[in-house]
Amino acid sequence: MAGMTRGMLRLVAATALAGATPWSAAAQQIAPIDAGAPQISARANGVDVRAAGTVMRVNALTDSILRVRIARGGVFAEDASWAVPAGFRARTVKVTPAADGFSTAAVRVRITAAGGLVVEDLAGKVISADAPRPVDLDGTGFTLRKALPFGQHIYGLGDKTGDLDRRGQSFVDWNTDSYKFMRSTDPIYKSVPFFVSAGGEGGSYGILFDNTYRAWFDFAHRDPNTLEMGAPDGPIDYYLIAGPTTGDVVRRYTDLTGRAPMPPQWALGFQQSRYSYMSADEVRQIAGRLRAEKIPTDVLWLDIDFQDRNRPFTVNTQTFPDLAGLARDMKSTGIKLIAITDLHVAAAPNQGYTPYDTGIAGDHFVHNPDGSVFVGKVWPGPSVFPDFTRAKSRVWWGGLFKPFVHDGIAGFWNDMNEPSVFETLTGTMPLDTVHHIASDDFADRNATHAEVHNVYGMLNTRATFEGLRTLQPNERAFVMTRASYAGGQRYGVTWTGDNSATWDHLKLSVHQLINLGLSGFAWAGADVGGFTGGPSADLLTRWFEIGAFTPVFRDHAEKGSPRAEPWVDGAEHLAIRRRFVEERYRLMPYLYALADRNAHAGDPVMRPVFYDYPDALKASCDQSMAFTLGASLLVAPPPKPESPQTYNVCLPAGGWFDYWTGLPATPMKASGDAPIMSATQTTPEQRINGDMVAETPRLDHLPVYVRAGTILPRQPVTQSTSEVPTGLLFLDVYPGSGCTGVLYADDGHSMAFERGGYLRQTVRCTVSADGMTIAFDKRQGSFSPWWKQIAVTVHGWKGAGAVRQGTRTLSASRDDAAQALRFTAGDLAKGGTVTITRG
Ligand code: MIG
Repeated sequence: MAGMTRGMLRLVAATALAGATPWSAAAQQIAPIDAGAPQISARANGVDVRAAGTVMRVNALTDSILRVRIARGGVFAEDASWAVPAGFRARTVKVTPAADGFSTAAVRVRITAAGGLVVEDLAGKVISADAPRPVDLDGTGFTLRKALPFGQHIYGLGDKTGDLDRRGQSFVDWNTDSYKFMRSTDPIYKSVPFFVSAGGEGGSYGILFDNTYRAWFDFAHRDPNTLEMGAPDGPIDYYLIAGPTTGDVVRRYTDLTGRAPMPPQWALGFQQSRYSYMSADEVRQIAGRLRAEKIPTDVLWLDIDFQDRNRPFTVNTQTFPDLAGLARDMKSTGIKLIAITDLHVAAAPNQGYTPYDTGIAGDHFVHNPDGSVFVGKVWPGPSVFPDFTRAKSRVWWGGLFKPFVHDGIAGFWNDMNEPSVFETLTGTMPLDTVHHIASDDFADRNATHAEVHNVYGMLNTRATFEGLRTLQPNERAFVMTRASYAGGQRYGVTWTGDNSATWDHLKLSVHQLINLGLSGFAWAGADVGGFTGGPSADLLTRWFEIGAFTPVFRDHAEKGSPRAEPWVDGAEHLAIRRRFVEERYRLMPYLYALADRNAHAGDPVMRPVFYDYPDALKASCDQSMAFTLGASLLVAPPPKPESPQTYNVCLPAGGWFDYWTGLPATPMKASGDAPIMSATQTTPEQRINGDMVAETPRLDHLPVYVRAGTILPRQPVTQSTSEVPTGLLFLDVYPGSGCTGVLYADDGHSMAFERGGYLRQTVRCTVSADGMTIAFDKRQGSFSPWWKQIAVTVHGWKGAGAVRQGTRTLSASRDDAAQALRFTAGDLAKGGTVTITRG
């Protein structure tokens, strides 16, 4: 295979389409039985189940992650994956065999008399069970069926449209440029074939259906109790991840497919974009206005018009005469530039266009079945398409960024990588175009676009990300992509593409971002204000408010649409928008600690409320717009964002405070305004699940609650993350059970954090009958932060308090109206305790 020439391509493409197996299949063959009852044979880490026509292999990779592969005719498909690195696929755990299956330390696997797979917890509660007729084979295609009992809800699948809960819907995975997509549009840009089921008797579980072809999912849509997934071709290969909590499933999914890298801190700041800022002068004007209006901002984006004739890796030197100078000037005002770099390379021979010339010389482009280079029309006109499935071609692509990195461009934007191809019926390249896979542990072989299409965008970002890491080994790489696949979080952040300036899209964006977070993509945003159409003043203001609490906060709008920068609707709207952008910058220490947590554990930044509070699945309120930012902040926009109607917010058990006032959130059913902490009642646990707070929408207000038991770090507002805050670190203590908070800091951009250049410090509070102690662990890491002192506010505090840090007495001030006690402590770098005595 490896030595074949381009002339042989047509033949290979044709056989691949016919379902031949171009890798060494013999070693992976086990004969199925002819007929009769399935036969189970034990393996060290699982079982093989031989049935008529198929062999099912169930392997335990860990105690909670099973891999299931089904071999048609006993021949297993190639053991390779773009989503799951080889190292993880090679993991095994010893299992305890049983007559009908096996168990691990966490789950029991049973094979039914009919050959179906049942996974239970060790108490015998069903996590997932095959439906009758679990496997159908149909030509090269197949369908798998599992039970989806009533009460189980489905989440994930990336940013697919529709409701937050995917139950009752069906979906297709086929990366598609979806300009002006609607709530009902499917497929759209990404294929993330991973979903989580929550609410079942055995707890939450997840399935990664690792098939890159045009796969499909049916979640009790066709049949009310059945989950179906299938594909027209490719391996029958999936991973079942047991919980029992949703968090367990999502964290394990990121064990399996990898975590998003720690982003540069500036990526957490406010970002302003437009298709396009047409000249360096315009960029300077926008930056100047943002600074003059005191709207904290970290990034301005350069869309395709900064390029020469839309050619990637060029600059229009008429309108952007000195890109390096522009980047330098922006940097001096604390603003980074991100430049778009689409994958379509202009087919421009003999014009000194390096990407084309070097790409042709290295044979880096996708071919037609006849061996010629495939040419399709996109923004630059006739274009050629890098073959990102080939490691060598990815390296070539990565190197093209060198001059831009040198000019000081801080991050890159990979758009159009579904890939989008103009003037075709399908919007993409023909299914029989030929890619050459030479990567990872795949066999060196050709593959059709039908196989590669859904991973093409992810591999584009892999090439960009790895290129940037090579060019600047000590800098974090920032890439934003539109298309991706499972595991794509390793290489780039994402956004939801060409949304519209409508209230429904604002709502949809919340669902999309939550589901992306549950699908491994913790770093995602939706164009604030909507890409197409032009938002009303109220819509843009509301979108800023909500956007300020989403992982990637970027205002972007289409060419030809009304301007959508924060000032466009006058002073009153600007004041509200500014206030929310400022709040995001105040919250930066909390957000950044969430980034650190995500990079290490995989917990999403933006989460559905049930992620940390499973009872929320049963809440009686319309929670369709509610989400949490980390476990501690519950953001509760109006469920009908356009409506002034009063609505109820269901606060999970445990007690909550109003983020804006710092006061205990008053449950509707509570009698009077009892302070949450008094001398007789030491923990704010009086609330029961289902407690509701009524909110009447006001355009200048977004309800946000803080969980009792939170220590929330914040900082003074800066105009960008590169500005060192002046003053004190703020720590707001909201007493309650499990009271804790984390401080995290590093230099914000380099890789030094991997070599000890970070600060991580856990802080805990305990309430006692006569007061409270706040205990600071010793700091981990060697990074010295900007703060020297900490301004502490204890909320829910009644009366006076005497405060001591070690043997020192600190002066404290009571604020009865705010039910707060305030004092300034030292930085407690070595750890230590602050005690507060009531009185
Ligand atoms: O065909 O680069 O979704 O954000 O501004 C349109 C121009 C191409 C689509 C992206 C959008 C971007 C636009 N791009």
